[in-house]
Amino acid sequence: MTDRKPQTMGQQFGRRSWAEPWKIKMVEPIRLISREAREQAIREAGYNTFLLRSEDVYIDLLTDSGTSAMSDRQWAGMMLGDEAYAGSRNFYHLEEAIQTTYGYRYIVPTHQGRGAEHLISQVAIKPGQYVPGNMYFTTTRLHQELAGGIFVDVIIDEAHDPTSEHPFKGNVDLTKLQALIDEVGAENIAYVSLAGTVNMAGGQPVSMENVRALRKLCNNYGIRIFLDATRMAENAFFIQEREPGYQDWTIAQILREFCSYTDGAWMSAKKDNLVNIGGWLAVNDLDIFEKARNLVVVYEGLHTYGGMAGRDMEAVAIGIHEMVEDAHIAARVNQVRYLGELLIAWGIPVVRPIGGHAVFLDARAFYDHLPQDKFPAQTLAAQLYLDSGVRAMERGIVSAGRDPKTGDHRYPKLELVRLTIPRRVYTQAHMDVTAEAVMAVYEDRHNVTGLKMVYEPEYLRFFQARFEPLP
Ligand code: PM9
Repeated sequence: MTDRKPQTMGQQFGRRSWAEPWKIKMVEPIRLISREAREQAIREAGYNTFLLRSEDVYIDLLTDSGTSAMSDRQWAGMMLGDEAYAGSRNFYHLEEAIQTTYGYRYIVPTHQGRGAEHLISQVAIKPGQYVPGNMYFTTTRLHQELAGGIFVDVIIDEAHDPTSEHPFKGNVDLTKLQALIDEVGAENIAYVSLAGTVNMAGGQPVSMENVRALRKLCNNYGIRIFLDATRMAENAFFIQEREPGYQDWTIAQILREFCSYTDGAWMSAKKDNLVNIGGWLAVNDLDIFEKARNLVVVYEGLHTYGGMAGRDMEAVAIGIHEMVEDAHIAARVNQVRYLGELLIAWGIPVVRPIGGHAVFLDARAFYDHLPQDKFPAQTLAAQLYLDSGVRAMERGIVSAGRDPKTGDHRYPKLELVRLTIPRRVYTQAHMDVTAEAVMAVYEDRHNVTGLKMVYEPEYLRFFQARFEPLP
C-alpha cells in the first residue's frame, strides 16, 4: 500500500521552507482605523489593550486564547451537537479524545481553563499548603491562593533571564524543589504545579528528562504532579526538535509519554485544542475525580457538559486530534519563530529562544530609561497600538499583581509585551507588518515617558486597570 501520510516539504525534498497544512476558505475583513481614531480609542481604553473594542484593532495579537480558526471538520462537528442536558454523545467523544491523546483516566469538562483551575485548587489544596510551580500563571496562581495555597516559584534561574538561550527554560529546578520539601515537609506540599510550555517565561518548554526526574523526586515523597496542559502540544514539538532521542517520535507519542509522568492536568481548550471556548480537568485518581465531579455541578454545570454546549465539546474532541498532527504543530510554532527571528535580525530585544505561542518583547531593555513602576510593558503595548493598530498584551508588573501578604506590587524580573499568534488565523504578511510596527516603536523609544495607574481592580488587575500618560 502506498504511504499517504502527510509529509512536510522538508521531509520530501530536503528544502528548508515550511507552509501551513491548510488553505483558507472563509475570511473575516479587518481594517486599520486612522491615527487620530486610534489615539481616541486607546485614551478611552485607559491605555489598557484589554479595554479596546476589537473593531478598533487591525492585527489582534492580544492572545492565542479562543482566537483560533476552526477547521471545516470542526465546523461540521458543531452541527452534530447533542444538546441533551445529561449524557450528551459529544461528551463521550471528548472523553475518548482526552483519554487516548493525553492518557488520563477520568475527565471533568469545564467552561474554560480557569474553571478547571478552580476545581483542582479547591480539591487538592488544604489552606496553608505550598504549591511549587515552574513560574506563576495569573489565573492559576490566583485560584491556588483563593484555595489557601502559597505558590512558590521553582523554575530554573535561566527562565528569568530573557537573553539565556537554554533550550528548556521551562524546566523545574529540582534543587529548589528539594530545598522546599526539606524546609516545609512533604505533607505541606499540595502538589507540583507544572506547566508546559511556560507562558510567562515566553512560551518556553519543559524537557522529557526534566519531567521524568521530577516524577522520580516526587515519588520519593508521595507528592502529586498536576500539569497545566494548555500548550503541551507545542511543548512536545520542542522536545521533538531539541531533545536527543525524540526526533523520530510523533507529537502524539511525545505528548502521551510526557503526560504519563503526571497525575492529571487542567486545560484551557481555547489554546492547543483549537476551539473558541472550552476546558477540562483530567485525573488518574478516583478520589480526586469524584470530588471534582461533585464540585463541577456547583460551579460549572452537569458533569457531562461543565458549561460547554454539546457542539462545543464536539469541536474540542476534533481539535484534540488535529492538534497532534505533526504538520500542524510545526507550522504553528514556525510562524511564531518567523516573526521572532525577523525581530532578532533587526536588533529588537526579545525573549530568547523564541517560544511556542508568542514573541515576547523585552520592555525593560526596550525602554531602559523607564523604571518598572512607570509600567514599561504597559506603555509599550499602548505605543504599538497607537503606531499601527496592532494589539499586544502586557506581561510584567501589572500582570504580576500585588503580594497578598504585604499588599505591595510584585516586581517580576521579566517585564514583557506578548505578541501572541492565534492559530491558523494570520499570514506571513501580517507577521511582516507586525515586525515593521515594532521597529517603528523601537525607533521612537526615547520619546516615551511611561504611565501611571489610575484605577486598579482587586483581582487580575491587568484585565481592567486604567492608566494615564505621565508628562
Ligand atoms: N491564558 C492567555 O492569554 C487567557 C487570558 S489570561 C491572560 O495566555 C495557562 C497557561 C493559560 C491560561 C490562559 C489559563 C486559563 C491557564 N493556563 O483563559 O480560563 O495561558 O481558558 O485558561 C490566556 P482560560
